[in-house]
Amino acid sequence: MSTLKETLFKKIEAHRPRTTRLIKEFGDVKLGEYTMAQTIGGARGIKALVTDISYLDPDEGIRFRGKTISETFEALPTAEGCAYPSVESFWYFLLTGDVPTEEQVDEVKADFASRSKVPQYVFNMLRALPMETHPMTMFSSAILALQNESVFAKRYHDITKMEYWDPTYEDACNLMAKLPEIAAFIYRHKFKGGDIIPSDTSLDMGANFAQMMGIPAPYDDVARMYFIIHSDHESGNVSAHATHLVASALSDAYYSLSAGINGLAGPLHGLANQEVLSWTKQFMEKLGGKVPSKEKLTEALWDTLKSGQVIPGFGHAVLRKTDPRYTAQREFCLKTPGLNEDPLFQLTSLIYEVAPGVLLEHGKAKNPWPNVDAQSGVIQQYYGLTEYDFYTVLFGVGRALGVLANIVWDRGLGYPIERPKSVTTEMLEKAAGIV
Ligand code: CMX
Repeated sequence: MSTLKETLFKKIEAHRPRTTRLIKEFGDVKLGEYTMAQTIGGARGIKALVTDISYLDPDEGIRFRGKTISETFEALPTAEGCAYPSVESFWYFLLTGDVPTEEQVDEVKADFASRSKVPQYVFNMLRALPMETHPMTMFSSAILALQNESVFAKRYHDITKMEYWDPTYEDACNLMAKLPEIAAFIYRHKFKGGDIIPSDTSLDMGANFAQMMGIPAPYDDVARMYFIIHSDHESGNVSAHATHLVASALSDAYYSLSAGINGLAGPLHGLANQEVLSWTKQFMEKLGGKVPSKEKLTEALWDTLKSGQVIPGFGHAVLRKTDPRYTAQREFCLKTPGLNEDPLFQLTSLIYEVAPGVLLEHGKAKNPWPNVDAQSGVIQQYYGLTEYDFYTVLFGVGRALGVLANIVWDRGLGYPIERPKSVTTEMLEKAAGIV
């Protein structure tokens, strides 16, 4: 180890007990409105963000524009032969809070079609990356490469603050129109030998995405459902907050969304959907593909915890009940013949029965219930999307809807640059009265 690294390591080791003590013994000490535990502990529960696009209730789960997931699905127009509303209708609803008419949905579809052409340099850049590059790195890089197209960046010097929302809206729509094709390109390029299926903009976003992925119906409905439920989860989660934070510096939508996608790529956030699948599949492989007994599963869950890992797909920073996004996907599985008998679905259902009890006994997680990521891979896997390191890209396309709608409103309302205050450990020790 170099001298620098060794010295740093010693200092980190010496510092850790100070932080641990402050949380354990002085967590309730107030620093103004909030406690020491909140200040050190990831700003948990601090009310510092405003959004009217969605609200997350700890017990009830997410509401988009005041509507629960099932109310949203019921309220929005659904095209003939589809089980779920179009993503375009949801985009209209997220941005405005109004349920669109069919004509208004058709207008969004036509608008997206006119904005959908992805410049060739984006595909060239993706092809130039090493093939083993993670799909999320490819996705984020493609978004960042597109920054060249930003209408906001071009118009910034010629407009006033109250006009910023307009080019931000243009950037947001241009991005939303292109993201499905970029995502499908990454999938076909990385996993299907570069056999790219062209976009068909006569289809709605869900159907076009399914055909570009090369997955037949009902995957179009899976895509619609998946993009909608993953769209927004109020503003404090990592991807939404990162997008909002970067946009608050008046970085355009491309810089901001790329930052949000980088946050989504963390295993404690969106990447958990990949982790769940790799965890469950490895576990099933060990058992020769069979669904394990409750005893074996309990043992495997404890092994994961004892090795210092989290159980992916369980727990949440805000929710204190089963995530309704988990339930929406579980209901889809239950009502889909074949899928409801799939061994991976059965194992996921068994984990749902067993893991909360294990986590409660473990005694650390404040929420022992499953989140959105615990169920999503099962559906993807069933429809042939077995490459689980692609799953977070799907989450990313959906998440873009929410975070882009939010930054359009941020600019519309002229929210300022975000700049919370930090303190030193010594200041906290002084507040605790121990130095
Ligand atoms: N397995 C094991 N331990 C867990 C746990 C889990 N699923 N969930 C929480 N814990 C632990 C935390 O690591 C923490 O331990 P330490 O005190 O040693 O640091 C303790 O329980 C308290 O955590 P918490 O207050 O309940 O949860 P946080 O708000 O800190 O974290 C989350 C929330 C989601 C990061 C956490 O529950 C977790 O790591 N879950 C597994 C990963 C996952 O599924 N992430 C996806 C979330 C949804 C999404 O964003 O996509």
